[in-house]
Amino acid sequence: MNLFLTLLPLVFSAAVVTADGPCGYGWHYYQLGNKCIKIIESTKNWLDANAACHQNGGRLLTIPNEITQKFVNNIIMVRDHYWIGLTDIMKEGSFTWIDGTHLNTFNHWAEGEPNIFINNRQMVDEDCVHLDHNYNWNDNSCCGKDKKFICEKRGPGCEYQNGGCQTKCTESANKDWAVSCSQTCQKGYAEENGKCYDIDECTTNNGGCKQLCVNTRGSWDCRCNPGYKMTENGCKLGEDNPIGK
Ligand SMILES: [Ca+2]
Ligand SMILES: [Ca+2]
Ligand SMILES: [Ca+2]
Repeated sequence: MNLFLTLLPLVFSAAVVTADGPCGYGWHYYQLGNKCIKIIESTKNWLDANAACHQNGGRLLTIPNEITQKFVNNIIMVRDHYWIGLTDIMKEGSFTWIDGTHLNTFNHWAEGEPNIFINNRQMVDEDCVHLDHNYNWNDNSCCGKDKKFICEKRGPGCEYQNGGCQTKCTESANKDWAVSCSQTCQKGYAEENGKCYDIDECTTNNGGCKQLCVNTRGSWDCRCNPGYKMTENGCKLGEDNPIGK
């Protein structure tokens, strides 16, 4: 008989203090996905874990992409097994997130997973997914009561810091909680990678100015050289140096 020794990392009962953000005490705000995420350090089976998340106004965590996975890896203080909201309980081999979306191209399965565990030639059903000590996914028996879990709930959306948008923030009504930032910037600004930057109009044709061009945020000014005066017909020798276009 083989004896497998699993060396678990020492678990200290360190208090994890999370500052009161827009999600409330103990929750982490993942703005990109507009999610509040909470790591629960007590253990339950998969269904009870999801019920506990539900009581907190949420559900087990969904991980639709790499960037969400990385965020979660970073907030886990104690490497352990944590249930997430992925299961093939409805149809063997067809993994579905708890929000109803099917597992898409992104996955983070540990090597050899998902699998079917054979114990004494008996197939053991593994239908519920958890993170392992390396943050990789493993399907396991849903009944195991020995796993911690991670909950998520919808974030504050556009109400908090305009959803992180510099442009207009829009909340979607579909399953994806993430807000979308309008691609349209205000006049005088250009969009690049979701952010709006002031256009320096003076770099093109001197902003159409006859003499001096002064770039400003969202606009630009034409001015006259010292000793010149702005008139309808351009800069004329004179005393004033007002602003015009
Ligand atoms: Ca299965
Ligand atoms: Ca497995
Ligand atoms: Ca400008």
